[in-house]
Amino acid sequence: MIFSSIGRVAFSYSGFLTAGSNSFRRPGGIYDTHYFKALEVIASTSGHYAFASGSTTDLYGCLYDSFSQYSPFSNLIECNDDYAPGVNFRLEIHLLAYQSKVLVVTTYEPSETASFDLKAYGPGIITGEDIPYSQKYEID
Ligand SMILES: [Ca+2]
Repeated sequence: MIFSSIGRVAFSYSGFLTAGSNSFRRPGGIYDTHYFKALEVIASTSGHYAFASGSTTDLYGCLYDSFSQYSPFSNLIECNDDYAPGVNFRLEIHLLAYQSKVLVVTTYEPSETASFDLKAYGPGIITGEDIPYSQKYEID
């Protein structure tokens, strides 16, 4: 297993991107119709972590310090398309304990739905919580 050098499984998650998901223009994309799921991730222990997706759909992942779907390059740390086996993304980052980041799971192609698994590998435990994006309908 190529991840074994980086530690044990720190996080495991399964989810879906559906036609009911919020969408945005992902970094590098030209359409506003990439469905996404945003997860706030927090590590229990400082160290180096790797996040990898598992899906048959071509996924695309980005890590942010904080995330706004309307400003997809703001607070962006890094994105990845295909570093993991198949068409899956792999993102590596040094996390400080109890410092939150946002992992955004989306698709390479616009308007594409997907089911996916996520795993993180590293020295501690990661908690991940869905960030609800009702801002789509928010009135200032
Ligand atoms: Ca991909």
